[in-house]
Amino acid sequence: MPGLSSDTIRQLSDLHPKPDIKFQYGTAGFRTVATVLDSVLFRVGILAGLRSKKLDGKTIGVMVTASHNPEEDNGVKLVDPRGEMLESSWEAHATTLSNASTTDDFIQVLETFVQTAKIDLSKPSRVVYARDTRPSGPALIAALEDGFKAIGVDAHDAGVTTTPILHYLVRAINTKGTPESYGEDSEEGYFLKLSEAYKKLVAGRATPEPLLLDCANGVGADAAKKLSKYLGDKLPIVLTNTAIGTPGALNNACGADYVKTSQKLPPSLSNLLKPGQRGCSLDGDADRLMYFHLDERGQFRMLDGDKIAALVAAFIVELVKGAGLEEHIKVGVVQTAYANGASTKYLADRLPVKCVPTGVKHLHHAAEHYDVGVYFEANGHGTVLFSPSTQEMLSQHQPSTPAQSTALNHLINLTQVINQTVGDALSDMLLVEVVLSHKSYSGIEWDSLYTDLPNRLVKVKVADRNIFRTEDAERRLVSPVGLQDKIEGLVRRYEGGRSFVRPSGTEDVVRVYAEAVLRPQADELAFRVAGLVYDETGGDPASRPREFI
Ligand code: 16G
Ligand code: MG
Repeated sequence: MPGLSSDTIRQLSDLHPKPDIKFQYGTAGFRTVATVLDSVLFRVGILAGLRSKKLDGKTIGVMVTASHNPEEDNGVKLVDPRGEMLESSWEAHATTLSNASTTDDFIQVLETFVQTAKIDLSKPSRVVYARDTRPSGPALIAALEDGFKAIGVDAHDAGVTTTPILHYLVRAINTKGTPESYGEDSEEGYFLKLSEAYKKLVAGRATPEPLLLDCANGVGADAAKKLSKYLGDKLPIVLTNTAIGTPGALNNACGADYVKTSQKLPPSLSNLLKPGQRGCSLDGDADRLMYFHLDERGQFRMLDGDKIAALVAAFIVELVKGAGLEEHIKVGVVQTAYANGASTKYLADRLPVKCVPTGVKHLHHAAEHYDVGVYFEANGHGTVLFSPSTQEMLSQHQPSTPAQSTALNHLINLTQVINQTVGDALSDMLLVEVVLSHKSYSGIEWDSLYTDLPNRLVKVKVADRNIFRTEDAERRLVSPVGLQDKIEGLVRRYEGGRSFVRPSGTEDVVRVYAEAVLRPQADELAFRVAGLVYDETGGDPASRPREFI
């Protein structure tokens, strides 16, 4: 095992010089244009090795992806042993290590870190890693592998796969042979686990109409193809946007983020989606899911993360009652400020709902406080967590009627079809299909659970987004001082108005969200608030949000 000051680290580090750029491990790890990421990947390789040593040789995951970003971007994030996001205190260490300007600086920062974090370098270190389909992936993986070599990691290459499969693998590897075993530690193990549970959940039910699946021309296409084989005729899927090898196609006018932000059907689907048919879109690394359908008048209707949460939470509550467990198992929902006000109302009338700041780690942690925690971001990222004691209760409970027994079995199978490590578009898709099948819902009935309030999201480019600080789960601005009062003054003028402003964690912009009872009012409110934000930063009048110059 090489020491930190060994020549190996030095020589390899010299091969991966840091460009003159400030990096930050943000909400989704490091993410930026791929051409500047080489040194970051090398250093992340070392950091992953150290994280594993710190955790006594448990396997850490590394995923190379930039999700829904354009093809020229890439990124990397670490996965902790239970398949969850990296512990937040290490995000800062990742940032510090990535910004050391020379090899000497880097080794010095590394030595200090190893000392202060009390990492025993003699411990083993294990990492499993994967990448999405971006053309920049292989070179970045090579840099990552140099990092592994530098610190002596026992590294396992999971190849090209989705982010949620990588999370699954991490948990499966670390629980192998234990009572908490998460499944076989291979891609096949993942497909088998999900498809078997799905088949049990829909046993004896009618085969649904084919589902049109937009794979965003990304890694989800491969995974969906494989999953579809395991499902056979239990779920007919029509795969589209599967052009993984076509330059520039990834996330281009397709995929979950396109659907959510433009609130439109991807043009490539316009001749494919038939009235009454269900469609859905994955994002570039298959951890987000957007459903949609065409209503009776042929109008595009989006069924986003909020609609998925409403559908799924209500179904689970029903099963818990059906199993006779409502006194013992409390179901709760976690959302962010971006959740449509109508969804929050629908859910809060039925069960506890909590609002947390944007970003999966916040939702995931909050959901862990419920016996069954359903969390979804409006953008389609989400999952359901069953607490260990709830899973135990489900396996021990003695139902007193055949109906209770059926509901109990459904709940147990749900714990298997759901990827509880992280939001997983393919797993969520199966979950949605199960509920639609059990309820005999088409998209129309699902959509009518509640009616979305019209809403608008606007980006504002500002000189320094760090002056924007929020409280109350990002629903109120505390800085710049006085701006919140002005926003509230505007909001009061709109019926059903709601608006909030927060700095993005992934882009150099400030985001403005607004909703109101009527579409033109939601738009107007969004642009008015954007104008306020813009004025506050003293920008050039020529680039003030256009609608209100
Ligand atoms: C990242 C987050 C996502 C969040 C989004 C917000 C993870 C894995 N992903 O993609 O949850 O919705 O950032 O982006 O945490 P924003 O801060 O730019 O609005
Ligand atoms: Mg993603």
